[in-house]
Amino acid sequence: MNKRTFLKTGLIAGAGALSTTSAWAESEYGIYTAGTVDKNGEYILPKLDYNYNELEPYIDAKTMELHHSKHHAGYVKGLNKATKKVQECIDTGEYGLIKHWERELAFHGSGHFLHTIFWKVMSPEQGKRSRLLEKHIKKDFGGFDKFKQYFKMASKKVEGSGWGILAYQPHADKLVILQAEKHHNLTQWVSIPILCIDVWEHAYYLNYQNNRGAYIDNFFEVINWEEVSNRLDAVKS
Ligand code: MN3
Repeated sequence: MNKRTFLKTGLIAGAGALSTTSAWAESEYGIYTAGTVDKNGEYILPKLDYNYNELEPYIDAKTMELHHSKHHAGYVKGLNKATKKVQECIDTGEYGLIKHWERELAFHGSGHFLHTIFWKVMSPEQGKRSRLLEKHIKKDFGGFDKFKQYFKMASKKVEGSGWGILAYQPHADKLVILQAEKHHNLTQWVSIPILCIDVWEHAYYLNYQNNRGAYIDNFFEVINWEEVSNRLDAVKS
């Protein structure tokens, strides 16, 4: 498809999508959750701030429409299902399928949350980078051109499908660029850990050998709940 037909097809496809614009629902948790959950905690497909054809000629309307209304909607549906199934495990104490549902939770959760950011970080109006963002880009990558090249290369070289991600890493107070292969290697990107347990063998083998269960049981004797609580407070405030 040359640029002219591309534009034309895109505009026709986009014409049907003019009704999609509306402001994202406000949420008490702010920028991350806006428009992604309803009052009952059900995940919902966020509305876009622009029409499907407004990113043309860079991204065509048909791609936007399919990507948002089919692919992203699929993640939302899958995430609600996995959430329900995990709740059934909690309620019944039946954890036979937990591995499967945790994987589903990670796959659809990451899909939902990352796409939500993806739609928001694109716009027909590019806006200006803040002083803070500029400062970090300069400090952490050596300037915008270097950042741009690194981000492009890292994204280009993601193996198979996945994401290129610019992220804030709080331990060293810096921006980092990461590749998310696929996106569901049992993480929900965008979720923020407040408690974790290392279950690599090196964490328990000397004492527990292959008895990971016993190590996990005893881990509960040493959890610092004050620290876990502080971490939740920090994230929510
Ligand atoms: Mn996608």
